Amino acid sequence: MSAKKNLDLGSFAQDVLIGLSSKPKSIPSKYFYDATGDKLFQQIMAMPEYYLTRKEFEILENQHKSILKKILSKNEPFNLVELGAGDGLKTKILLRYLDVIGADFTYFPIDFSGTVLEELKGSLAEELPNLPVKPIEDTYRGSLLKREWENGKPSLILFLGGNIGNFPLKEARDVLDHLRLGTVFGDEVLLGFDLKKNPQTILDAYHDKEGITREFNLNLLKRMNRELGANFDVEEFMHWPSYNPVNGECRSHLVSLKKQKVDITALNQAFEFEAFEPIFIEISKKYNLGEIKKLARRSGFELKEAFLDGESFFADVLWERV
Ligand code: AVI
Repeated sequence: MSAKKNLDLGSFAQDVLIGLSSKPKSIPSKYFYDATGDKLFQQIMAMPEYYLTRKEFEILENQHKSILKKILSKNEPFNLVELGAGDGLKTKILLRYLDVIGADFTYFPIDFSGTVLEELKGSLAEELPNLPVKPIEDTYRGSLLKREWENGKPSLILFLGGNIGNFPLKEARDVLDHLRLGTVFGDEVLLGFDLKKNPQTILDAYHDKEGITREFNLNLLKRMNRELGANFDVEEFMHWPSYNPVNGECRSHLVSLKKQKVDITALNQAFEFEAFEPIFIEISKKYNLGEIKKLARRSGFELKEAFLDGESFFADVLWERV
């Protein structure tokens, strides 16, 4: 069966069909985030091994005034746009400060998940009732092409959490090309990048002792069972992360522990797995500051300032559209 014949399938089913028909097999990591995946990711962010969230918190807590200095110095109303807003926990550090100083701005949280946006809107209404919030349910690229926030005011776009690392370099460049299309001269972007560091520290973040990341990754198979009528036996697949310090790529695979066949009812198709055949499910790419500067320049931005945590594990970098 070809992908073409299945244009009426949902995008999850279509992407699974394409991914499991490819060699090597793969499934896009954006499908981690159903209700169960969202909860598991919250647990990941609280794990001792997963330093990324803690480090970015530290940066925003300690340096939010410097980060917001330029947009505030304009002394005019502005848009605060956030790609992949999630639970907004980190962003609330900026929002609370902007609220206290009485800044005139509108917050546009963008997320692929409507549920996540509803929850965020509810929690903001409780905590910051005077904040104008306009949620946008869309993908990064879709929202950057539509620019629903466009109103002649300057924008600060947040792209936090190291989410850009979940794209291979070529695709990250494409997302950044969309960022250029979604901004005008003088707009600012605050991007979170996980930095290259001791490979063991990186590997541990994706291979925690409690097995929460394993559960998070296996949820992808369980999601196919729930939503597409697949019959994956998750015990027959192994979570296998690896880190390559040469290109900074941490890659996660699910490895079939035996030769097996999996039926997917929604696709009306069976997929054969060789013993120890991997399914590629996620990349989390790490960068250094030189690479980030180059990436800014080729994408039509200038790196204005890099805000790092005390151990230089993570960077929130401020780019300006030139
Ligand atoms: C969302 N993203 C930045 C996380 C990361 O670190 O790549 C997703 C994740 N996957 C496993 N653990 C966390």
